[in-house]
Amino acid sequence: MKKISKDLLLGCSISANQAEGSWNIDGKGLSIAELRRYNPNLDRKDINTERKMTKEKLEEALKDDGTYIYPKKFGVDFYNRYKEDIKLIADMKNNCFRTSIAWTRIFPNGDEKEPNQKGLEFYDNLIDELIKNKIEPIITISHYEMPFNLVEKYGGWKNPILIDFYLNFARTVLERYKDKVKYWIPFNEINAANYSVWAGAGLRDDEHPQILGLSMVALNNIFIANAKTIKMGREISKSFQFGSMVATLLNYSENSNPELVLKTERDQQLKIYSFFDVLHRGEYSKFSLNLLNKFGIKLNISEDDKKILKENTCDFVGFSYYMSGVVNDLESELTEGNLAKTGKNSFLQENEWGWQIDPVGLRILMNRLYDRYQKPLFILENGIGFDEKLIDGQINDDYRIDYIKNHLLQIQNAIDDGVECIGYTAWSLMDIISHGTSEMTKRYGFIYVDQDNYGNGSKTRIPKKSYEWFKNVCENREI
Ligand code: P53
Repeated sequence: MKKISKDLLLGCSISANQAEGSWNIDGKGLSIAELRRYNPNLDRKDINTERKMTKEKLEEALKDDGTYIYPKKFGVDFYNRYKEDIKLIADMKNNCFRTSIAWTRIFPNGDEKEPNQKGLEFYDNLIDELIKNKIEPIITISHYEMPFNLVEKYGGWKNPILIDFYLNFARTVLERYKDKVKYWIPFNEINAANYSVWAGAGLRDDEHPQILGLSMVALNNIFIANAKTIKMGREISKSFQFGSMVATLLNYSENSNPELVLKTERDQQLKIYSFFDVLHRGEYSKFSLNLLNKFGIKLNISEDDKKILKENTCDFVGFSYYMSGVVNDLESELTEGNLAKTGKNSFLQENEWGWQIDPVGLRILMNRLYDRYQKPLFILENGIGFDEKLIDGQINDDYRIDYIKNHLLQIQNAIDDGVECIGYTAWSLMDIISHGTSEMTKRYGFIYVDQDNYGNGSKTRIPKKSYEWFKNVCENREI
């Protein structure tokens, strides 16, 4: 038995585009998420190909003639069932809940001056319902769901005009919920723009021969939007706490060859620290700038913007952690092509999608991040997807209990090491549409949702065995 700190925020996480559905209801506009298809011939280990957005895929998605389906359009009906779902959160004794606000409900095309009242009403009700149930809301302002119009008309985040559109959206929600929401995440997994340019930046993968250069230009705009949001937020409320959110793609060196260890260091700087550095130290590291130089990329950052980045860093180090990987290839250059590729670790097990389960990696990472930034941490996403089927009306997901339990143990170990930690929100509350593959069968929830990859099913919520287990942890603070 290990005691879990009483002060820790403990709950679950979802996103609007993977759960809400009702994509064109009450004035909502089309977002980039709803244009990601489900491919029945999917190769589960090759998510990198599937998530690439090309001209052909986009045209097909805009036609939506029945060849493919687009599951983020229907989600798991959270839009209509949020009260029932929040009751399940409360019954699970969670004291917080992380979700996002769909930009397209508030500004359907992204470039309007005035917000859509119907969209705001939905989040008024959702946030009030959380507060009524004594659940602290943790709000992601943008989670892979920018208005498609901003891509079509302005070219996505590579265009700096998006900063103003985003700020208009951010101001609307920060002001509206200033007395209700304390924890804000301006951008989900900000480094996604590097390996999943459609989701992270609204750029097509086939748009540019060297996508890294383009995505860095886009990222620079996103960084500035992030800092300006924090600046604005501090004027709106003194109690706001802003978090970074970086997908922590932890990699180890396969062996102790110093050259490979050095390459692994470079890999981690590129994938993890370059992002946290801008968000927490307020400037690009020399490493990032040198690397960009090597790729022939010059970022034109004005002195004003440098000052904005420097003065408006995040309050807590938020991140997602799912797995670890291995750097095993000394030959190939560290370039955009192998950004998301990693090797196998014979000490670890993996799920069907090849995600390697590594709880100790989380402790290592927490120590490193706390050492480097000296700010409290928040694990905003952590969980495991399984293809699950009801047996006698139940899901006995002991493997999920093991996964979450082992990660929580390592979090408590890290806290005992001396790391400050604010909270943990597991991914996910209920089964929702997978971000990477748009399938329903990659199930992460503590609650089963009766729905298949095509949207068929009653959508009934059925708590899994892990639901009772997590409830116990939250209530008794013991694992
Ligand atoms: P899915 C890659 C690596 C780590 C986290 O992912 C990632 C990704 C992107 O695929 O994304 C986060 O559903 C993301 C969530 C997402 C979750 O991980 O592809 O913030 O929206 O659902 C799990 O299995």
